[in-house]
Amino acid sequence: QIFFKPTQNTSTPSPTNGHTKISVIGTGNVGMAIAQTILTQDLADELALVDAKPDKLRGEMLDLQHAAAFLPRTRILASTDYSATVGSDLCIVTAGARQIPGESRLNLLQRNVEMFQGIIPPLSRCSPDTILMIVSNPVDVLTYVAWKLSGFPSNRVIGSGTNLDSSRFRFLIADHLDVNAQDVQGVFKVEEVHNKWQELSKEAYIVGEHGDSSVALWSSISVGGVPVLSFLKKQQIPYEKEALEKIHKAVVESADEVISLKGYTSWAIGYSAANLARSILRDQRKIHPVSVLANGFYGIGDGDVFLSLPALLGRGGVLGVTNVHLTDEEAERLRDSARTISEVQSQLGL
Ligand code: 6V0
Repeated sequence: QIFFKPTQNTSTPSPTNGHTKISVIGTGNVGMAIAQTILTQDLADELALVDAKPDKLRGEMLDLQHAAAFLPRTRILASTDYSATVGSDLCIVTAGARQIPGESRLNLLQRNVEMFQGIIPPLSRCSPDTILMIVSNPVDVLTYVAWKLSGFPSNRVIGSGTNLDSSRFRFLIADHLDVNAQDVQGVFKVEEVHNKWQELSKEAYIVGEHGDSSVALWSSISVGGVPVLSFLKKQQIPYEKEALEKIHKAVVESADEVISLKGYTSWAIGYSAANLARSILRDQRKIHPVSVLANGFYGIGDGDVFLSLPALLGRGGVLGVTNVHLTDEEAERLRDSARTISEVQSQLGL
């Protein structure tokens, strides 16, 4: 079995009629990195920006508009009012309190839940068919919060999740093995799905929470088609469990390192979110590790919880979740990650 069915289905958003609108809520470092990547990659005909600070918002809008001569044609509008977002195909939420160096993502939660109560209801009223992509941290719990507050079916609510962690992971494994990051891939490649051959996995996955309890799927990773663990043995690269754990730990700590050096992270999450936007809006049916409603998958129980699993993304949002082979240890770690998130959620009273 290649795919599990989506857990809850499904209202497919109406076709875009060739006109694509993306809204970005929160025009801080992350929101603007996403906005500029969307513009340079020509992903939208219309880009709406919303923030609580009118001057900063107008400044950002003008600054982007002044680049019109150098960019593909996109109408850019900005407002503190959600009416600017009407008719969006995709809404990306980055508004949030900024993570302080050393602060756990889960500590940010309470501040951000209150913020979401003012953002998600008007946003979903203005674009009842939109797909919501949550980026604000802690991203898994806030994706759950957005799902609850929007009343949308779960296939239309996605968290950027571990798409970024997985890219960091690939980079660090490649560095360790001294190979190109593009050669660090998933083990399985091409499968037949719904009578079509399609590439199923070229990612090395981190799944679970975007945070401390994330799970590195070592058993699913290959280098040039050779599973990574035997590659290490073959190349006589000393491989110990601790060395692998160290790489995973470096992934978990990489955001903190960037924040301690430059104050925030922006470019990598900008590319990661635009990469997801492309798969969704262009109906690419690509697999990305993103935060989805996960109960029922891989033995995850404990109520409704969002965490990252390899999900097939297209115009309808989450089209399916891949049945990656997990070792018993990886599956147990994933369920632990779900329990960690569930415990936090249970304190929210939503
Ligand atoms: P920032 O630069 O402080 O920007 C936040 C923006 O949100 C500011 O412009 C605020 O004015 C705005 N804002 C605050 N309240 C509201 C509101 N009620 N309505 C609209 N706008 C509002 O933060 P930064 O951009 O660095 O980070 C934003 C969020 O992204 C934080 O929660 C980060 O933790 C999170 N990140 C998530 C990542 C991921 O991988 N999921 C990666 C990086 C950062």
